[in-house]
Amino acid sequence: MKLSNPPCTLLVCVMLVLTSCINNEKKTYDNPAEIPVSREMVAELTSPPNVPTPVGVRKAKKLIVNMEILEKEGTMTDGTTYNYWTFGGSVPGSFIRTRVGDEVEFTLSNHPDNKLPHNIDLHAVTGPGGGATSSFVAPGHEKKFNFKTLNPGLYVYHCATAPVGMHIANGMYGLILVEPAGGLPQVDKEYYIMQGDFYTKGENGEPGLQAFDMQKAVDEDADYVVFNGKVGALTGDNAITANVGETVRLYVGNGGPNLVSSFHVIGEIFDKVMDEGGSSINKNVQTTLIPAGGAAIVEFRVGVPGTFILVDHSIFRAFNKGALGMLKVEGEENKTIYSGVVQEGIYHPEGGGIQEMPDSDTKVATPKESKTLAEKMKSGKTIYMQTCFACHQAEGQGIPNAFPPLAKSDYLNADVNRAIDIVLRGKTGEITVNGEKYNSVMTRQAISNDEIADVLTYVYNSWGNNKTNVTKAQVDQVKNAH
Ligand code: HEC
Ligand SMILES: [Cu+2]
Repeated sequence: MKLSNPPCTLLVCVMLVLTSCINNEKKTYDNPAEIPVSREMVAELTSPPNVPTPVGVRKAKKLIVNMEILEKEGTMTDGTTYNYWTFGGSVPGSFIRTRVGDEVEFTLSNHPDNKLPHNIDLHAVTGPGGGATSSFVAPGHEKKFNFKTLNPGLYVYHCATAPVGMHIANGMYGLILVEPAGGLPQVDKEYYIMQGDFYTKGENGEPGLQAFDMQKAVDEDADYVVFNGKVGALTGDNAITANVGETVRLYVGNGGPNLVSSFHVIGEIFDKVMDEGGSSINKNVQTTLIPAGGAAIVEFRVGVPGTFILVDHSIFRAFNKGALGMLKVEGEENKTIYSGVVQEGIYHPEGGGIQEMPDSDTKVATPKESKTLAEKMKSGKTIYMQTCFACHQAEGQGIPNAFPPLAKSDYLNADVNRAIDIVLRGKTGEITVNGEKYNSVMTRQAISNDEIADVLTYVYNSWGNNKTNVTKAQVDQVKNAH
């Protein structure tokens, strides 16, 4: 074949020019250490659950990060406080957002009112101690060091001053994001969530200022496992939000110090997970494992409205130690994606013949009210611990912003038939219990009328309630009233 064919040569020329153009525009560096920086900018730092503005297409820069360490008392849960040690005044600490190639000038200041020296180890740093060896700083002093971000990903930072475990246990951790050149794909909503475990002298819920308990920390016997530093940081009015149809990206970290997190959002499937905060993308994930000192980026599109519960699926941590948050999604229902209850009926495994038995007058085995109050209390307690306890808690105290209390509940004591109805049929919609609003879902409890009588008798005769003795006949009546 003749290579000198004119049109052909032209084509080759055009192609060459085009390729070199493309190469020029998207210049990539095999060695990110060689990415040049232009100009200087002060980093926007945010406290959780907020994140700074995405880097977008900006070029690598000299990025000034000013981080202040503050030791301060804060709320762990209603009535319980804790002396937190923080990066930037929040637990987790301020979110830092960079892009690959940035030259970060990091200044760590230790407030003069603080009692202890601290430092910072950023997992995004390539260098001894991740910066810890250059940032050890006494109260009333500051230290400056520089590093270049070489690897895109989501990284944990934490204090690494001895005793390291104690500094982390008191809240000294946060996240730093290194976006790739050109930024991460755009999404509609982004949030910052970080799990941590806390060890207090008093048991979970014990009121007052709680001191750190070194022995429990060594034993990994956590009193609190929480998102964003405290019980309820992401529930009720603090819930994160989105609208139907939006894409949501969560930057999820785990400060530990001890426990790994089985991060899950009830009623959602993660479309994408950048597991361990790195560059590999896993798709269609139910629960992602986030190691202590690690992170993950999860993304999903919300298709239907509702309250979606964020948990550590090591589930006692969620319902008993605080690792529970909420994502509230508003917008149009989509009955194709989720119908809600479409039909509810009686299930007759043995056929239609025997279910109409009016058990109040034909039953022989358990004649009406043959049980003493003590017997009902005993059986009621067993049922309570198997059925109600997970949400309403051992002493009926509930969980702030999520599950209303049954102890001294004005709502419960005001109307026994309403309480029976709630256990029989479940409850949704806003209610006010002891001055606090709840707007959640209690599902119908699959227990017999006799068991409902016992468990409600137990509840009414415990924790300062009005001592109503609920009979099975009463439950039958409420059941038949509809
Ligand atoms: C899965 C969690 C869950 C379980 C299990 C559960 N509840 Fe509830 N309960 C709730 C929620 C949530 C509400 C509030 C519903 C709302 O906001 O409309 C509630 C409300 C109530 C109320 C009325 C409000 C109050 O505090 O007085 C009563 C009474 C009650 N539940 C009793 C029980 C009993 C008895 C059991 C066990 C047989 C039980 N619940 C099991 C979650 C639960
Ligand atoms: Cu420290």
